[in-house]
Amino acid sequence: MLRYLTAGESHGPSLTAIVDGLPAGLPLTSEYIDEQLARRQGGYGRGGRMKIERDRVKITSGVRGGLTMGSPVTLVVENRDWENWRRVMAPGPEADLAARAVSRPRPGHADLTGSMKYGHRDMRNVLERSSARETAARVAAGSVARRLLEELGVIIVGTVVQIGGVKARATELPAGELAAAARKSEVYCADDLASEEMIREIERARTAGDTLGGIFEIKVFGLPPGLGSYTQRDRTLDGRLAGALMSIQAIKGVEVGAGFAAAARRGSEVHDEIFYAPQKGFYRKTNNAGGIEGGMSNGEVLLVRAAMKPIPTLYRPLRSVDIETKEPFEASVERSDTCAVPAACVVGEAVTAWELAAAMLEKFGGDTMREIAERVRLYREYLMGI
Ligand code: EPS
Repeated sequence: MLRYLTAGESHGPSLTAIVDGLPAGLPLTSEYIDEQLARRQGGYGRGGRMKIERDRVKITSGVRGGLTMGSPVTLVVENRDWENWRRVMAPGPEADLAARAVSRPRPGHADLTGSMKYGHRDMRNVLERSSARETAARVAAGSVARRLLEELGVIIVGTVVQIGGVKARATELPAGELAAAARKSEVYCADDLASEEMIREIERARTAGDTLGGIFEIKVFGLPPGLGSYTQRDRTLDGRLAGALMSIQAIKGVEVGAGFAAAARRGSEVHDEIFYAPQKGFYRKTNNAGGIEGGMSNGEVLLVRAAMKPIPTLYRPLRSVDIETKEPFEASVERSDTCAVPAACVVGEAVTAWELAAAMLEKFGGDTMREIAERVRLYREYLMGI
């Protein structure tokens, strides 16, 4: 069973992920993970904190000589900002708890409800963990899953398709070209024109002291049919992917394939007809299902989309109430991102990779990469024969 946990505060010494259940023999380097961490830090619209951080992973267990050993893999990403927060965040009695105490909950954050739930008077104890900084650890863990999928011929490409009201044109580009087009864009959008307009929109929001949300889309190429299952609710692949995507900070909606738009169409316009050709087996000419039918991958390109709300930390003040004085105040900030949709897209790729790698290991599981690759090969061979 593949599983992971993350730990760490936004301004603590580091973020950690422990990945358990990986097979032995998976080629893995810190450079590979760092590339994904750098993508998560990038994207037009990020704020002051990203000028401080330069995320790099330290692999402290489970990998030797560039190959996983089958033992738990520990991934540590240090927070450079920790130097500025040592005194405030220290675990011992020397911590200066008063220095950056938070009694003013920010609308749209976990602050108020988290303080009620855990009995904190200082909401720093909530925001340090609810912060999206945690996604650095999730991307580190997801990169391991991504590496495993690549070994099995599965490629994940995420692109930003909307920022604020600016939408990209739909594209049918194959994996390599789609990834290359997104890499060229500062907002990870495959449509050049929309990309430029998105950047202008972010600038307009920044000038107004406001923030922007958007939508990213993840496509997965090369998945075999039959991942996930219809036999039990917690085994459905779409259910798992939706849960994973919704768990990303600020994500408010998830679609699979035609998604919400399918609700307005007739069945005859939505369902993908089935064809057969000897060289490729069963296939569809349309993909409104987004590569999932009956809770299982169906062998077509998997397509999921997630909508992110605008970041709630904004320079334009929002009204709130101080939990100590009960007096109203206007929430303001010292630093914030204007738009983190490109970063969220990288996190979306990571959590998607994770769910798919887990589903692959459930179906083809073994203790070594060699066994797993052989099982995938045999299954693909069997499919061509039916
Ligand atoms: C975040 C607030 C900002 C963001 C942070 C997420 O951090 P700070 O409060 O230190 O200015 O920069 O994102 C990251 C640190 C990151 O690595 O993505 C929040 O409140 O969620």
